[in-house]
Amino acid sequence: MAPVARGFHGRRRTEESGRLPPGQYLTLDFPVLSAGPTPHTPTDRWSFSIDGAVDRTISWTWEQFLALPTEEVTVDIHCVTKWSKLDTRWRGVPVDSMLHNVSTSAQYLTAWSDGGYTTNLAVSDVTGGKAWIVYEYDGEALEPEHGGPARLLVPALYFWKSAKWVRGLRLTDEDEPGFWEGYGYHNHGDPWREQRYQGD
Ligand SMILES: Nc1nc2c(c(=O)[nH]1)N[C@H]1C(S)=C(S)[C@@H](COP(=O)(O)O)O[C@H]1N2
Ligand SMILES: [Mo]
Repeated sequence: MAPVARGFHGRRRTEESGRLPPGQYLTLDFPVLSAGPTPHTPTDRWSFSIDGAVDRTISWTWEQFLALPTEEVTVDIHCVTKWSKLDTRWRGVPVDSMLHNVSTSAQYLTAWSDGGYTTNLAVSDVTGGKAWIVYEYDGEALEPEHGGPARLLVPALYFWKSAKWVRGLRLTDEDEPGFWEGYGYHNHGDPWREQRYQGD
C-alpha cells in the first residue's frame, strides 16, 4: 500500500502545483484580509445598484437579489500576499445577468463596498462568465469577515479585486484606480502574469 499512497500523493502534489500561479503558495485555511473594520449592514437596509455611465440605474433589494437565478462555482483564489486556496465553493448571481438589462458604452467599472473600499475593473473582466456577486461559501451564508452579506468574486484576478461587502457597480468611461490600485497595486492584477504592483 505504501508505494501506492506515495504515488497518489506525488501525482496530487504535481497537479496542485500546476494550479499555482508564480510566486504563490498553497494554504488550506481561509485567511481574512480587510483594510478596515467589518461592516455589519443588515439585509433590510442592503441594496445593490448598477449606476454611473448607464442608460438607467438599476437596483435590487436583498429580497429581490435573492430571487435572481444563481450559479455554484468552484474556483481557485489567489491573494497578492502570496497565498492561494484551491477549489473554493461559492454560490451567487453571475455579473452577466446583473448587467443584462443595462445599456452602456462604458468599458470600466468601480465596485464599491460598505466601509468605503473600491476596486476598478474592465467590464470585459467581469463579463463572459468570469464574475459573480456571491452570498454563500461552502454551502453556508457568507460570513461577515469574508464579505457577507455579499461580495464580488473575480477568481481570475488577484483577490483584492473581489470586493467584500459589495453594494454596487458604477460604470465609468475612464478607468479610475480603486483603493489598492491607488496605493500602487497593479491596475489589472492577473496572477498568472504576476501583475502585483504597478510596472509588473
Ligand atoms: N471591502 C473590502 N474588500 C476586500 C478587501 C478589503 O479590505 N475591503 N480586501 C481585499 C483583499 S486584499 C483580499 S486578499 C480579499 C480577502 O478576502 P478574505 O478576507 O475573504 O480572504 O478581499 C479583498 N476584498
Ligand atoms: Mo489581498
